[in-house]
Amino acid sequence: MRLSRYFLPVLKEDPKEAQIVSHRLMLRAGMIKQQSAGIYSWLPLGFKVLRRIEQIVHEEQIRAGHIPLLMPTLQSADLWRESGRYDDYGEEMLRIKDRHKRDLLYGPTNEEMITDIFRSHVNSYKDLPLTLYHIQWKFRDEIRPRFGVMRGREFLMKDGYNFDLTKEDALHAYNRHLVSYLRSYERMGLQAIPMRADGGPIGGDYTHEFLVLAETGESEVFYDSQITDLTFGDRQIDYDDHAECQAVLEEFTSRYARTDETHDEAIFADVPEDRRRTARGIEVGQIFYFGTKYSEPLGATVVGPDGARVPVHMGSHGIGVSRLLGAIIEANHDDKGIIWPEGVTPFHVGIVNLKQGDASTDSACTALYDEMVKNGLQPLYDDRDERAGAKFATMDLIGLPWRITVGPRGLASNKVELTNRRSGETVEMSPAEAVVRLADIYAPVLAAALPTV
Ligand code: 5CA
Repeated sequence: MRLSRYFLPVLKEDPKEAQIVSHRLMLRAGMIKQQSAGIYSWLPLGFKVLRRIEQIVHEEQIRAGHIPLLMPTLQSADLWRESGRYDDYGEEMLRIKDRHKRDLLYGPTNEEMITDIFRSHVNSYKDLPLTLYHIQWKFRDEIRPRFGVMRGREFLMKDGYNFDLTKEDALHAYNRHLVSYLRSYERMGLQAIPMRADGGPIGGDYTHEFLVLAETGESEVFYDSQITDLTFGDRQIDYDDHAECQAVLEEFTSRYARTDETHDEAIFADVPEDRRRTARGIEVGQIFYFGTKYSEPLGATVVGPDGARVPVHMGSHGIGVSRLLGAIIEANHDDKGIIWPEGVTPFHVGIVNLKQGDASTDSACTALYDEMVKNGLQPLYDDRDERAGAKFATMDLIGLPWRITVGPRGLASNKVELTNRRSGETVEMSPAEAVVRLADIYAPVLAAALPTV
């Protein structure tokens, strides 16, 4: 993409309404625009990152054997009356009447609807296990929408629902989700720690939240510092292997890590004092096992192996897709702006032309751009007629992990500069070497991609 043809409305001044750094940087980098409290337009740069995150979520869900579909945002109130949650959900639910005076609602979550789909089409235990998920906009009329996309009213969530014959199978589905979430967050450059949590309005007492440690997090968390040494890495896992998935759950949840809702001082006191930590965290996902809470009232049953109908065991599993942009920025920025992890960056590399209009510099930049595209990379080429300082400031603000600076002086000896956004380190090399270097750096990111929906 050429910057002169893109739409990147960066702001020079700090917006007053932003209280936390991720919100400020998303507005300044022209990623989002607030339309009303807690409701945002996703401008091109923000939309690109949102799509990257969605893509990783899709890939890891599909890798785990979960099946994508798409349910609508508007739901019939009748379904929620069946589960008993229509009244329970309270003011957070946006209720709407259509022209026939029928009650609708903008879905805050989809347990009822997915259970309705299931009961309409699945009849036998032989069709289990089944996990269906979608990535869809939700609406929760939060009393205090704040911090930009972190606590929105309209927000994008991946929500998945497992249907199993037995509790044991449903707990395996829970474990599968835990593993797939660990992989997803790591691919986004984040460490998200599973912590024992509370079921809230979804229900169930078997639940973990995934938290990214950050001072601006809304949750208070308590943990054993050893947990921050764990990484999933690139180990291979067989998602059908119950024991293997259970072992990952045990590895990642055996040390003390709880949110304030479930924190227990007496148990925490058993953690050696030098490892006890109290901090703040951003909740980027939550998994639940709730048994037959929805399948019983909604009649989601299957014929079991002995011929009798039994309600299925269910769980639901959410990732805060739009919130993740804020969480990633909270964990990856400096005074100059955002520093995207390579897995989610909107463009892989920025090309800065130091002498726009100079024929040989322009053609070197174009040649570099074309070579990168041929190698599967997505560059953003700053071809505007601007001072070098302004171009560098824009690149730093929008946070591409790598920058190539091209000027007549370097080109005289066939050199360009490759700069790392995080470390600031700059190395000189030929344009051809820069392409090879970047193709190498991004090879794992590009290879991780799976075909999706
Ligand atoms: N049905 C279950 C799981 S599918 C569910 O709704 N879980 S949840 O309530 O925990 O939401 C899942 C994730 O959505 C949360 O972990 C959080 O990351 C994100 N989320 C929840 N509320 C908001 C909000 N107001 N703004 C942005 N993200 C949110």
